[in-house]
Amino acid sequence: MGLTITEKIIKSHLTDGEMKKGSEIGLKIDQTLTQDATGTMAYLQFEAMGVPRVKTERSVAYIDHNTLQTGFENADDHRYIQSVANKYGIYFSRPGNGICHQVHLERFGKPGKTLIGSDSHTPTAGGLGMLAIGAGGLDVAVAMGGGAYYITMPEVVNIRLTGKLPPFVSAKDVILEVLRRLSVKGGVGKVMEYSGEGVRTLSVPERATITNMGAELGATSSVFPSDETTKLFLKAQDREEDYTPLEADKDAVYDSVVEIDLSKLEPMAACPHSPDNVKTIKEIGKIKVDQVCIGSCTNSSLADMLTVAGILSGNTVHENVDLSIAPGSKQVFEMLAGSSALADMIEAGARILEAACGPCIGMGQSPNSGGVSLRTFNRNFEGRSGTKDALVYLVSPETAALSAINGYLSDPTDIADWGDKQVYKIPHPDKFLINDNMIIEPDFKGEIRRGPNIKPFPKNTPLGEQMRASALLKVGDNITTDHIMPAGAKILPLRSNIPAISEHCFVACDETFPARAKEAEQGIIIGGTNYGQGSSREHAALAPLYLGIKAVICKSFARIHRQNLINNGIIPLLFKHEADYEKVSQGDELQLADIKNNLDNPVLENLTTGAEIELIGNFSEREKDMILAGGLLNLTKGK
Ligand code: MIC
Ligand code: SF4
Repeated sequence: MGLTITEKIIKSHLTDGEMKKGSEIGLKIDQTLTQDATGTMAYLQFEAMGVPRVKTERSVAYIDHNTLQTGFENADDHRYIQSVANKYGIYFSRPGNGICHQVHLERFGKPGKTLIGSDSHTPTAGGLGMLAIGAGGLDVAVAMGGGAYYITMPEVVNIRLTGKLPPFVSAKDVILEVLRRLSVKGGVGKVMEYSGEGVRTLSVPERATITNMGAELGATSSVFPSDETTKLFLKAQDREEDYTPLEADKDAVYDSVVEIDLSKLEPMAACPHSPDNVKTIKEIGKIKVDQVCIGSCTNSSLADMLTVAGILSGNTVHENVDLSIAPGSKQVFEMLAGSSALADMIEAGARILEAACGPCIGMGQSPNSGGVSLRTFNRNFEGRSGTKDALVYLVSPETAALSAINGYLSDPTDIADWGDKQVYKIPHPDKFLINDNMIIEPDFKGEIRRGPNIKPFPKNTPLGEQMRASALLKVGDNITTDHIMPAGAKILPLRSNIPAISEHCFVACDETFPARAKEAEQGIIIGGTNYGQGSSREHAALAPLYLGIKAVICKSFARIHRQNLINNGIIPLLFKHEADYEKVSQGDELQLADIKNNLDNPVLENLTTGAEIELIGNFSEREKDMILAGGLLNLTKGK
């Protein structure tokens, strides 16, 4: 039986387990990446492991999230990361060099290799034919130390593309269509593997837009074949030697198939407040727009920026719209500056931001109260923009640029009415501008520089025989890590200081939570389906750990967050019967009488109501060992 691309890469990297769907497998990791908002914790954990230097083929530390420096904290963290990178053999991408996923695609990604990154959008590199997976910081630290990365052997979904995108319909619309069909839970436990005639019509950056936002499906990863287009992209990046062809065998067997005819797609938007709340622009209608933000790791390639510049050129941003543009990398920025494109953007009235995550993570550019913001980003969770009642729509660069001029949500396929203006499908350059002067090669020297903001991370203790605690918080379905541990300009500087950041834990759901948790000293959280969707931030486990959370009981979990809980010794448990969610109210006193000896099928006693509720653990032996030890670091030390 033939193999899929996913299976081929897994097979060549398998260190542990069997390639049997649903069972746990260990993978050798060739490359790692970190970013600065998760990096400090990852490197503190790496230091705690006592490994003298990284053992991967390539590890890169990016500075791209916490670039707003309103106090010493972020700048201190950057110095810490730079010094750790230098000492342990990690390449350092300086602030200003761009968003990790865009830069990694340009300068480091290689077809057929494995990559894990402490950021959920690491699968962006799947656009190059890599198996790239988002992970918690501790998992990345372990991989840097040469340890395997563990996942559940995924199902492989074949997304078969036919046809060709019509003018002004974008790669963004492809992934919005996938999200419309499959939902934010549709990819859990799966890798999305693209194939078909339509693949050939998409450039590497377009493919990367699609694999990037595959994260919003909850998928383990997304991957495209590595073909002639990949070769041309790598050649234009002066890295032709990194090319290897990679495709699925003709007789490869997929677990399911989704057919998409590219030529039938229309411009779409994900409406507030979920990336899968997708409608066509025509269905939504001409709503008034207050703000437009273009950029993020989803849509900040040179081609995206040139398309935007083309649409803006000769026009002025509507008087009621605030437009900001952040190029994805220094390479993109410099090439825009070297052409007339940057001048076209500035002339039209765009506010040009540095090459970084910026507004995507709430680092500035929060919309006005109740404002409608169109963003080319990948997440529109409530409050993520920094304005609680803002209405954020996720759209393509084409839709964003045209709407910025018109002042209302506009369908870019109507652009044909503009006469003979040739502004779409800017051809890809044969050669990108290569200048890696903002990437520092490590020389294994120097002292670690630790600023006063950097506090030790909390550690758990081994699991006791039984657990008795109250249901400190009960939440509903699709709780995101932005609910659990919000980001934004005010909170992100505290990423290296768990005691301080814990004061903001869950405040989006209940402002009294941190104080109540501290008073109770220990507690359990009750959740619905897809608990912990979104980012890879380990802080969504570390802050609850600091606040005494011992277990989370839900209908289902998002992959990375579940792993982060286990890595830190917080027990993620499932209701055997989803309806039993109703049998626990916030404040009830709960008991897991024999939890230490029964992680597989524990019984939850609700001491307040007398109800007995069956739970499921679903842990691998390795996961059980971590839980018993009180987390991965304790376990490693014990060994
Ligand atoms: C995000 O897009 O939510 C982030 C910020 O990039 C996170 C990482 C983080 O919280 O630092 C992610 O996607 O993993
Ligand atoms: Fe940065 Fe936004 Fe991408 Fe996260 S999703 S890596 S915050 S640009």
